[in-house]
Amino acid sequence: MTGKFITFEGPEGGGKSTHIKLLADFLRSKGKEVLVTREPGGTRLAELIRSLVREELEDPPVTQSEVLLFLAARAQVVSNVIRPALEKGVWVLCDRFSDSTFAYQGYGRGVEVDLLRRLNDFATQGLVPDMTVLLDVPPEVSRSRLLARQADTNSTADRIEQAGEDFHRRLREGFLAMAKDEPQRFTVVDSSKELEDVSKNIEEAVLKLL
Ligand code: T5A
Repeated sequence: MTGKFITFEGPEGGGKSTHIKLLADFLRSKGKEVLVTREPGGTRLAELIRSLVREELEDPPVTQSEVLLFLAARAQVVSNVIRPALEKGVWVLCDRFSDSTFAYQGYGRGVEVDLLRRLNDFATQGLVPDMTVLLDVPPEVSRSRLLARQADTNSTADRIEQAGEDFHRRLREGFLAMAKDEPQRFTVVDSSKELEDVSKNIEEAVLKLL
C-alpha cells in the first residue's frame, strides 16, 4: 500500500505552514498516518542547506549554486524521508517541493524551466505529488503578513524574501501558469480569504483523495 503525497506551494505568507498543520489534524482524525516535512529541510543535511540558502552570506550563492543547493536538499529528503514513508502507506504533507524551484528559480530568477525540470527529475527520481495545493495570495497580502510576523517575532526578511517586487510578481504568475497547465494535480485556493474558509476549501479538495 502507498500513501498519498500532498505538497503545499505559493508565495511567502500564503499560509502553507498554518494549513499543513490543520490538514494533518484533519487527516489523522480520518485515521490516516501523516508525516509533515518541509523543503528545503526534513533531514539534517537538507536543514543545513536551508540555512545556507536563506542566510545573508558575504558570498551569496550565484543562481546556478542556488538551484543545485535546493535540488541537493530535495534529493536527500525524497530518498531518506518521503519515499520510505509513502512505501509504508503514510500520507506525506510537504511544505514546498519541485514547483517552488520552477517558480522561484525559473520564473523568478530566469533559469530555463525545461532545464530545471530535467535536473529536478534527477533529484526526485521522478517523484510527482498526488496533489498540490497552491495557496495563492497577491503580493500586498503576502508582504503585509510577512511584516506582521517579523514584528511579532522580532525577525527580519531572509535573502529570498528580500528579492524585489517584480521577482515576487513573476513567481506568483509562474505558480498560476503551472496550475493552469496541470489542473488535475493542482488545487488553487484563494488564501487571502478567512483562515477557516481556506481550510474548508483544502479539506474538500483532499477528501477526493481519501
Ligand atoms: N525556495 C524554496 C526556493 O527559492 N526554491 C525552492 O526550490 C524551494 C523549495 C523557503 C524559501 O525558499 C524558497 C522559497 C522561500 O523563500 P520558508 O521559510 O519555507 O522559506 O518560506 P515560506 O515557504 O514562504 O514560508 P512562510 O512561513 O513565509 O509562509 P507560509 O508558511 O506560507 O505562511 P504561514 O502559515 O507561516 O503564515 C504566515 C502568516 O500569515 C498568517 C499566519 O497566521 C502567519 O502569521 N495567515 C493568515 N492570516 C489571515 N488570514 C489567513 N487566511 C491566513 N493564513 C495565514
